[in-house]
Amino acid sequence: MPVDFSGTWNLISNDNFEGYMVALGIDFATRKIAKMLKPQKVIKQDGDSFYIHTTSTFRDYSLQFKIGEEFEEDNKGLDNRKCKSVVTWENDKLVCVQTGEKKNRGWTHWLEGDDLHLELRCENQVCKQVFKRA
Ligand code: VL7
Repeated sequence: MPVDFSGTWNLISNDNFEGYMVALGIDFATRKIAKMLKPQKVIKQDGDSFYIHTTSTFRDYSLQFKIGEEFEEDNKGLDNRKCKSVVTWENDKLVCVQTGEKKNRGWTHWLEGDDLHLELRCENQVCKQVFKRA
């Protein structure tokens, strides 16, 4: 039985989001707003199908995928770059590789105690986010 990430999660820490956004080429004004946000994630997991909705007072982003099936990701409202993404299980971690213009782009989700962890990677930058159940 795989881990179940389903639930509503609130951001409690956000380490090096600035570095990650700079690596993505997000402009200064947008970064200033974005780093003040406390996004919420709603995750629905049904077998190998996932729905992840990240919401904030500024922008929302939603993603749907099946484990192991490559999909086109548009990153609309984020950096707007298209990439080919695929999410796989690595033990109990959910690992996404986002292939496109930016090297080493992707993210990893895992559970630690009652917390949801997310590592966001782009080029040489790593952002670490932690969420608690709402
Ligand atoms: C999504 C933000 C910075 C632009 C706005 C910030 C709005 C709320 O992709 C992500 O999560 C995965 C894993 O859970 C599922 O899609 C992270 C936030 C990345 C990148 C770009 C700043 C403007 C934040 C949507």
